[in-house]
Amino acid sequence: MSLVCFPFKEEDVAIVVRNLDCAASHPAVTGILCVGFSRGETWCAIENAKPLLEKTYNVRVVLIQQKRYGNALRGGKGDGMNTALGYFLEHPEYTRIHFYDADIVSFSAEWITKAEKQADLGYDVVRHYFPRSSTDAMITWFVTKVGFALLWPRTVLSEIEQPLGGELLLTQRAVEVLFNDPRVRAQSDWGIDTLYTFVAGQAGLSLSEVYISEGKVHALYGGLRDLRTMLIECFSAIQSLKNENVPVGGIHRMESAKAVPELVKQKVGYDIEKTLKLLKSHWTPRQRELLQQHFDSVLVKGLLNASEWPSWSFADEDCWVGAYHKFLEHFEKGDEDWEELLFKVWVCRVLNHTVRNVLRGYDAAMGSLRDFIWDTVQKSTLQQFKLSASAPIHTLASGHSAFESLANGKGKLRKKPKWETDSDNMCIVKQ
Ligand SMILES: Nc1nc2c(ncn2[C@@H]2O[C@H](COP(=O)(O)OP(=O)(O)OP(=O)(O)O)[C@@H](O)[C@H]2O)c(=O)[nH]1
Ligand SMILES: [Mg+2]
Repeated sequence: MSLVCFPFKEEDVAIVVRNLDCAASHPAVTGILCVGFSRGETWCAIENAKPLLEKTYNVRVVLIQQKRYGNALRGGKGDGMNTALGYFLEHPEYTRIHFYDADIVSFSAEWITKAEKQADLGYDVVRHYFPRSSTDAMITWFVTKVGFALLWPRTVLSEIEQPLGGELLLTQRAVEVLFNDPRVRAQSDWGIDTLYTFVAGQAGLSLSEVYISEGKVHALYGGLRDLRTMLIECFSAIQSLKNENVPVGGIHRMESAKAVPELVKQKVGYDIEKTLKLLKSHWTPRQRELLQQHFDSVLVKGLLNASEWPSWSFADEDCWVGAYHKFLEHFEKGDEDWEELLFKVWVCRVLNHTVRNVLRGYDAAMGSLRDFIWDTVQKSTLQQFKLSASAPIHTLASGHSAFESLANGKGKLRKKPKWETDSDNMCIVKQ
């Protein structure tokens, strides 16, 4: 008896209704829960579609507005997902809950089936993962995956392929763990995916990742500016967890990936021309001060140059890891200048990746991202061994405060990735 939840804001109503129909027709599904941010056009479309869906498929379709659980942060997708968890626990006739974004064009019954089959094997959490464009998922790669690799390199967290994915199945046990955790209920914004992933890993819930070969085709963003709030909220979520301990190891199974469709390979994830303008705008004297006060001279010089003329070659992986440590230590959410600095340095990192790696082809680009995470895990692990001053075999029992070890590491965690060439700046990007 599974419940399928679609959190929604305003989306293309035809796509939303098609997805509801698809979920409702699945034999494992007995309930559909739509959690809306507000009662707009999408809400009305779902309300209109509800009677026919219920009659055709003999399922219950419930439409509710999200509750306010996390009062300290912006009310967003986190409140929406947590509202669904609350509903699920009040309805014990359901034993599993699935989450899917409402805007997915490529959604199919197979997504539900694949997750159900893994839950049948006893996994507490099943996550979907997808082939992605080499310029897509830039928050996942450069904020969440790197953050997990730096802070908890020996745990399941550093292995999760798409830790920010909104497509997942939770069993009753997993929902209880998540919903009873005050940190989860407080995370009402985009940080919710980080919290679900983190808390499940910390609690030792078993995880299976299933591969959806056709990819997640959904509404796209324009310039990287559209991702600013998401970036800040996802980074801040990691920062809030930096002193947490996570048990080493954990049960994690992962379906192997298949050949990536050409369409996904060729897709450019963001508008480069629009993005270049971002580096010159919204500068304040205090941003320059903070930059000088906290960051490495290469970054200071590079970013100040970028304020006059688009440049990004300084923002290589080393530079980003060094900056990441500083942001973990000093970043203040809600402080406009800190937020803008984080955004600008991340934009430079994304541009650097685009020009240095993506232009060399899809495989080289994805290879460079994977090497980056692999190298970071390797170096952070060694650093933690050093800090706990014990042989690897003895340190497998539990983690210690990962951030403590980082603070001593001065951010020197990486060698050049295997895929890197020395031809930085060789190519010119044109839209
Ligand atoms: N209830 C609720 N749903 C939201 C809110 N914000 C976004 N959503 C929904 O959450 C889903 C994901 O949001 P998107 O804007 O598509 O996010 P995305 O950039 O595609 O995120 P990724 O899937 O991680 O790439 C969509 O169904 C949105 O309509 C919110 O504040 N409340
Ligand atoms: Mg989307």
